[in-house]
Amino acid sequence: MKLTTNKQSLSGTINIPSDKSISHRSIMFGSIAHGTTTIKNFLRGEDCLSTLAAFRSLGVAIEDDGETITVHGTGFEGLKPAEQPIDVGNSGTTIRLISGILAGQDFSTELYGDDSIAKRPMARVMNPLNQMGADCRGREGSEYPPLTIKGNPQLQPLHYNMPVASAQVKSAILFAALQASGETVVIEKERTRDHTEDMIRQFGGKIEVTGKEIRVQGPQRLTGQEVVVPGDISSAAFFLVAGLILPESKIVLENVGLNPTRTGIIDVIKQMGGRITIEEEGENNKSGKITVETSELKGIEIKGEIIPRLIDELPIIALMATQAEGTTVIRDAEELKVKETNRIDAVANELNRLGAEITPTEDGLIIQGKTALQGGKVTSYGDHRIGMMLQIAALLVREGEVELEKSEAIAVSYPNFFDDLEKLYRAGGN
Ligand code: SPQ
Repeated sequence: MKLTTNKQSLSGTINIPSDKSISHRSIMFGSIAHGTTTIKNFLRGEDCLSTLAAFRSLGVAIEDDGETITVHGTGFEGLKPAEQPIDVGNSGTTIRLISGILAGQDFSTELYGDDSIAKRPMARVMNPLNQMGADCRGREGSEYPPLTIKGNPQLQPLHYNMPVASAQVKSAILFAALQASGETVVIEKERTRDHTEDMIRQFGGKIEVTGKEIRVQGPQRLTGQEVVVPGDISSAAFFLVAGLILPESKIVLENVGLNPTRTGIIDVIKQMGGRITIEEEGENNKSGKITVETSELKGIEIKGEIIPRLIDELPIIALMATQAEGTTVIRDAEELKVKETNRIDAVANELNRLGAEITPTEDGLIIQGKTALQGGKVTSYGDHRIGMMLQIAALLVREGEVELEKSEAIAVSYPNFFDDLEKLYRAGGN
């Protein structure tokens, strides 16, 4: 599709779409709990709809009246074998987290997805789940999907030092630990998003977290709850950056989830000199209103423990860095290579096609600042976050057109992205 180019200013207020990570987990916890769970503000993006369909095919009754999702939880023991292999679409979160739930079942399940899912590494979840007693196998002896998960109702607890910083791996182990007999201990490499830990508590379970060490005593029985999903900071990120780098802009983003394990981008914006204000509201200040204004930014180094707190925002942070004064260096982000696409290569290739000066490295990117962008043909590689980042980049293109291939990927996490963008540039007088 032809992207919108050459916009001078963005203005207005956007109610950000709901959090993808929390939406997935709300269906999962609702299903494995006993009793009814109601979910408000569920994200009806393709990935979360894959999770919803997956649990329906495991025998869970889930209703959607267009506003509230109601999950009639069966408990772990009430899940039924799926009649067909389960299609997870493009969703890494679905395939990895559901594996931890299926690991404790007394039946086998086959899980498959699209071309991108078929390339995502799964040994990271298969290894710990197999150590707990499940039998998880990939395609033709490899670690890649389709996966077959042969569950084991007598799962053993595990003591596990995580080799990668991954909330998906941690969550898969925690779902298995809730079904095992005894205490599981997981030690994170770096702290990652902790929505699974939060929801174990919310659904009446017990979990102890001390720094990077997490302890869960199994088996546990969870109880259905009311879940209200906040807005997704990973979706807000595109408009946060747009408001900072386009001239004469001021954007207000409402109801953004502010879980501290997800707010690395706010720290980076502040460090780069961005004008950003946050008004926290809601229970435990876990959501709030964020305002950004056009800013003079400066390049910085981004590395270490902050990386998991902004991993999905790195493509749009890289675009922000092309407009800052000086060089920005991103390190310790090799996990970007195993997302929906290799995001290190995708960011460098596609932004360089538009005139940026970005060097990909083994674990990150080196980005020259103050580069003018020009028209060209680009692709999202079927990755929603690359697609949205390229549309924000196109707004800066003053001459020529930008043609984006595979723009449909954006519906994975932000089905109304183009409508929200249009509101902002219309209100900005474009
Ligand atoms: O679900 P999927 O495809 O893995 O989604 C992505 C994304 O950009 O939307 C990653 F590509 O987000 C992951 C995130 O990178 C969602 C997630 C979660 O909900 O637990 C955790 C992160 O992945 P990981 O591998 O670091 O645990």
